[in-house]
Amino acid sequence: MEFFPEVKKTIEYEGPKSKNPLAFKHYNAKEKILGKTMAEHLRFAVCYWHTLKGLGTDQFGANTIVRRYNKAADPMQRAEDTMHAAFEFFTKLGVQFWCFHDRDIAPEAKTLAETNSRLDKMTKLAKKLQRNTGVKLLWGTTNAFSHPRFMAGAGTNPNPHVFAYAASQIKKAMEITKELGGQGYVFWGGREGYDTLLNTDMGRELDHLAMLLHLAVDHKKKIGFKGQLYIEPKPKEPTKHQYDFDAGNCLAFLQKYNLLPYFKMNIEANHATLAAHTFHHELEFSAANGILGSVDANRGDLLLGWDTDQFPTDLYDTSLAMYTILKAGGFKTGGLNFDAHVRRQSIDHIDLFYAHIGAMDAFARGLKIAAKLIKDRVIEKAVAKRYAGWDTRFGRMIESGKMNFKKLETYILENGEPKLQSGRQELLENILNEYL
Ligand code: XLS
Ligand code: NI
Ligand code: NI
Repeated sequence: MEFFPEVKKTIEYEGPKSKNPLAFKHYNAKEKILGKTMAEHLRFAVCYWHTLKGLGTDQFGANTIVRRYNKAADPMQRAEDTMHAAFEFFTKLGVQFWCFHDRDIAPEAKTLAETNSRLDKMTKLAKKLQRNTGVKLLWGTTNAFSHPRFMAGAGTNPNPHVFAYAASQIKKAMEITKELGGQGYVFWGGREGYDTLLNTDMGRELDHLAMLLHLAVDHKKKIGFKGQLYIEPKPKEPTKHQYDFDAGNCLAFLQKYNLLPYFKMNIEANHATLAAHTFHHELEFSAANGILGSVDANRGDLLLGWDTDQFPTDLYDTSLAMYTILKAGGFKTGGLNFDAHVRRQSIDHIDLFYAHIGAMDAFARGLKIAAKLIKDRVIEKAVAKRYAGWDTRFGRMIESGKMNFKKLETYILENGEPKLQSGRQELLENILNEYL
């Protein structure tokens, strides 16, 4: 059965002059940029939870969206229809990757054993559809935040029984991710945080979270899963404070608990803005610290302070993101996963296509702009000039640790006041706009 009959064939590149809403104007998968195809650079992934399972519900109202593949009375039949619809969508859109939570693909049953056998069944189907379509798994993850048992967290739950449940779920989710050839596995700390400190032993919770991650690293080795592990920072929501607040927080946590060699960041644009950072900042911080792994590509709304998970359309954002990603050497195991959902009023199946096409074009343009900035070295040159003092003999002496306070004081006594230089912010902003 065809679930998206409004799109007949795979979306194609028609170029910037095209007026066809079902064509790419900028994303040309095979076009080479800086030695790699756009597809190889961007590694787009569709997320299962929002795109296939999102039905428009919010805190103020029920579902608004009706999906053709969501009609069967039997929950496992619905899961199978949804999986078929998913791969039809991935193929028609022309993306190479998908991402999922365990509970997205198979509904939970009464016992863990039953749930796991449902997962096995759906994994088998996913494997077959991956083989038929060539679509690959970017990453898998566990939903250890929706079920009521996780209301007080998973790894940070005050009850070790819940910790064990979370561990069992992660164990299985890692195993099926491996089975599906997943290139990564994400830990987003759904409810790993607190609602009030009055009932919270923070130190103990942090230790427990680290323990859970260590056990996951052990299991990864045990089963020979080669994918990259990621932490996805988020400062709040659903809890008042999430422990994986931002990339800086995660870095400190990973270092403290000797987990740094095993993890990289999965940076989500809207989580960055919730943490009062820019998307660009979180990427740049991760790149500077060698922990940039993958990206959840979306955007928030400046006037709504929550995780609105809108599709990315802002060229300023996508250009600066791609600039940092390219400078850092590009994606290895990671990619651009559209952790975004259509708005509550976008109730048609075709809206899913419009949303993804626009987002892919926005990143394709970002990639082209970033590549040009890199080729022309305009920003690079300005930055190099700004730090030129550090490339002199004197600067190098400090950098290489050959100086001490006494010698630095002598230098000042002999050389007096430093020469001030302009930061050239406005000029650089103008240059960037010329490239957009
Ligand atoms: C929620 C997160 C979630 C993760 C996967 O805010 O973005 O969707 O990406 O668990
Ligand atoms: Ni996310
Ligand atoms: Ni999010």
